[in-house]
Amino acid sequence: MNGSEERRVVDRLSRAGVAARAAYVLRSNDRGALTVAAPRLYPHMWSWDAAFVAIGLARLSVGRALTELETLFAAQWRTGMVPHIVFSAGAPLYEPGPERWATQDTSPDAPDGTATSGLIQPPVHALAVRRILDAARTADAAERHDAVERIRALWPSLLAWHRYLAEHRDPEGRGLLTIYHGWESGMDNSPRWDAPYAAVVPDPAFHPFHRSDLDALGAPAQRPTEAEYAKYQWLIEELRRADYDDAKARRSLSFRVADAFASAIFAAANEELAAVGDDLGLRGGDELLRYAERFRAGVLGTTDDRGFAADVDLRTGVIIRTQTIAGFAPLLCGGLDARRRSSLVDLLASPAWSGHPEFAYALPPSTSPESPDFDAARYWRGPQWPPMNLLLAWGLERSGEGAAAERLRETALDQLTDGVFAEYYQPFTAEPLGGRPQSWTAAVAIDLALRRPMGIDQGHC
Ligand code: 9WN
Repeated sequence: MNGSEERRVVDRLSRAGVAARAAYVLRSNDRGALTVAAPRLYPHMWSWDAAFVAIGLARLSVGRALTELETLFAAQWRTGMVPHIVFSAGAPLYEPGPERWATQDTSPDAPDGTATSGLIQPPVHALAVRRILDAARTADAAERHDAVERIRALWPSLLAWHRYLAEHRDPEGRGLLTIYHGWESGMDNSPRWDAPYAAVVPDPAFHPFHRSDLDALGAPAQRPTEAEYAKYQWLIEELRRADYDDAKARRSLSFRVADAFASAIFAAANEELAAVGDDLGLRGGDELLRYAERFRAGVLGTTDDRGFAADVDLRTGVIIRTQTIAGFAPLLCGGLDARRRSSLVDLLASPAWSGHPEFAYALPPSTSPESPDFDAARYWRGPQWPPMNLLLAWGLERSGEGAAAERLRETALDQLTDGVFAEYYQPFTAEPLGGRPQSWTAAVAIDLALRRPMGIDQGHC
């Protein structure tokens, strides 16, 4: 979408108009068997983007939604790891590209035939699978049968992914997922990672690569800084030198953090997957429910008196308490007692978060405006991110906070009636920022606009 097209739609679309325009966006970002995250900024498939895209697609075509997940899982590593980027040949330049990762030349575990990154992203995929299965219930018999067969075929890969996370990313059984790079959290430059990144010191002989993100976007104030990027690039080099091997990475990497938000997603995802398995008579449910318990306990173990969660720097043992959206992790995995749950829900609606009196839309910012680290336009340091709205609304619903969930969904949809489907939004001005049209934003818009009235499909993402 170019600038003048953006200006034309600023007159706010109707609910049906949002869905139609968002469907058009997904269609134009569709490369056949995968949807690129954003055509210029992120011209490949990203792992958690693909899951959100599948959630949106499930409302349009169950078959196409499954294709998205099948493409992603076809790039799964032999260890069970699902890579955070699946590269598509012939796409515009994105750095770090396949040559920089060199995963196939470095690791015997990398898949044949498909170039991928060597990192992970938060495991939201099971939420998409459950949503697809739900959508298939109202499809015609042939489509339903096809969907069930395809989910059955995907099942071993889904189980292997969850087993990889439980075994290789939490070998000590803390109930918290270890990440090796801020990119693995999906919240790249969040203030959550400022302290651990202080220990990441690039080798002076290392030449950082070209910032294709700045070429594509031309707005450095919306992206991570040069100093941050040098560390991102250096960490990839460290990981490559560790052969993308978890045991070596645990010993050698200069960034190793327990991510509470991804862990909460994982706890919930295990329950979602177990429910799918139960429905389809597939084995593995007990194991998944054990993971759910373990990771829920891990997340709750980091919370303060308000129920707000924290991350842990595993290299120093220091608990990282920051005022970021990740603190609301317990709303995703559940398990707080009623007092702390309601205090967390109140906190989310308070002026320190969604309820800031000067916000254009009462939606959670990625970093609290009360935090000294807040930056209204810079990526994960302040802007509002549509997929986070969807995730938190889902978590609220799941936690029995239906009214708060509904308010969040309605407001999130209102924000998207600008029809731009930006990657993120400036909270005070509602200015669309970052990549556009961003596929996961369009998918969120479809999901919110086409959902049935409350009570019919609540409880599922
Ligand atoms: C690095 C694709 C991805 C999202 C992440 C977001 C951003 C990549 C980048 O874009 O990260 O993985 O190049 O900045 O932070 O959450 O999945 O949309």
